[in-house]
Amino acid sequence: MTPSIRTLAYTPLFLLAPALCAQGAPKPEKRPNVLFVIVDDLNHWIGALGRNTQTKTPAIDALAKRGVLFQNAYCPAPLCNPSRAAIFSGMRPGTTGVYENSHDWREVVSKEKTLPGVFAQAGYRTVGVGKTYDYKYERHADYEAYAERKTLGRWPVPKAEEMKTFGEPQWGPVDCKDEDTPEYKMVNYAIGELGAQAKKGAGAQPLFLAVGLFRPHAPWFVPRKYYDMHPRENIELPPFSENDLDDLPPPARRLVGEKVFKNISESGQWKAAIQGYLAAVSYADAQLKRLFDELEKHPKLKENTIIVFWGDNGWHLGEKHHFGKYTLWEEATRIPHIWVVPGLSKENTVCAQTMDLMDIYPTLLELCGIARPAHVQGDSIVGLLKNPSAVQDKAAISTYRQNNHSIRKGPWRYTRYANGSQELYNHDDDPYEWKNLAADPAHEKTIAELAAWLPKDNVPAQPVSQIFKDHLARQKAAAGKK
Ligand SMILES: [Ca+2]
Repeated sequence: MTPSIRTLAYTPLFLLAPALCAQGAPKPEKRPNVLFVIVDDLNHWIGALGRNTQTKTPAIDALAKRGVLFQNAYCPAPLCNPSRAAIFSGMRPGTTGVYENSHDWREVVSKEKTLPGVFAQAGYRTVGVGKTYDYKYERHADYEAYAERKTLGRWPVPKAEEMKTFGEPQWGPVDCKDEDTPEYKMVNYAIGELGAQAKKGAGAQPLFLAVGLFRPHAPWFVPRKYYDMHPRENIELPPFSENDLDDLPPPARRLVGEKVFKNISESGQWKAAIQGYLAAVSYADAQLKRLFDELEKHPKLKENTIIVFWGDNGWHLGEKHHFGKYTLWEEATRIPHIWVVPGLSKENTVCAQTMDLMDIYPTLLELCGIARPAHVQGDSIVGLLKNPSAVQDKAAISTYRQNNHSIRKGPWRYTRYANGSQELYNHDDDPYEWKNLAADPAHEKTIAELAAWLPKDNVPAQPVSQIFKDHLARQKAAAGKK
């Protein structure tokens, strides 16, 4: 991996404080707190990224203004479990064999290798709430405290006549208050932790707090007021090309959920589905506002708390004839990503450098003065946080199933599937990836350069877990009952 810019010039604030232990390491109590915020299936339609202007995300946009917004950030895998397993373990899917939601990452990643495990070992109080790891494979023992799911209540459901079901996307407005929803309770729990940390004052044991919102993951069952914020008659469809799939190699074509897309569009529900997603995003944003506002109430805590905000994967809303994630295109891999680092990041900063979410782990360790374990992949971006206009020779890599990788670098997206077939897109004039340039000899050199970034590790997949088999059986039984 090409080294990123190293930051010899940057000295964390806590190192400047007269708090050095005999060995030269900062005393744990001088270390910054970390607020680690994950939003499930939040794609790049947030207001601050400008991809789609009909989204209403004032709280996320305000957070972006407080720090550095990464305009070109990509997830390591376009689905929940492998993406989270990679980011929390510091190891890519090709290293662990955790490629699917059916693969139990806990079999291959010990607590000592996870972010909360490493922070705990370094003396942090580690707390989690909501969906941090995939729900099927939670390991709450990685944290000192965790808000158990059963304490968050069940998600309210819409009336049967207002519920729309097309496979994974299910949506409909619910007549309930925010207070009746699990996200509201998750944020309450996190607010309690922040308040308690603020009360402890300077010198307290530092806090690593992970908060994982489940929405806008489907089903998009959220209070009606969020649907009313996005009237259906105002919904605009994303750019779309009828012939979009004609130049795709077979493995790419197989990723397209054409049946679901056709069912939605041909039954006149495309705009309604987008309304559902937008409503779920606005609902999530409203809950995040309460979380971020809480930090504003405690200026001293805020001054010593790093915020890392990320989506675990994107979502197509009809682009490339697809509704959902599970692809290696821009819609499923580009995600919102924001860093606020007191004393280091500047307000209102946008960074155009390609960002790979595997860099989160080593960056947090560096900022918190924790030694980097040997297994951790990625590069620290502390230099980029300090100087966001720095140009780094770096690519972002997304993996879906064994030995299928997509490389994003500069204007290019290059994808190579396990059977050797390829895609190449130039975002300078093709932001929706309609024209596959891979067969054009004029781009041979570009392809060779991009292919050099393909990961070398491509271990076989983990076995399908019993938990996943049971999950499928329950889903099948529930579908049979309807
Ligand atoms: Ca997800």
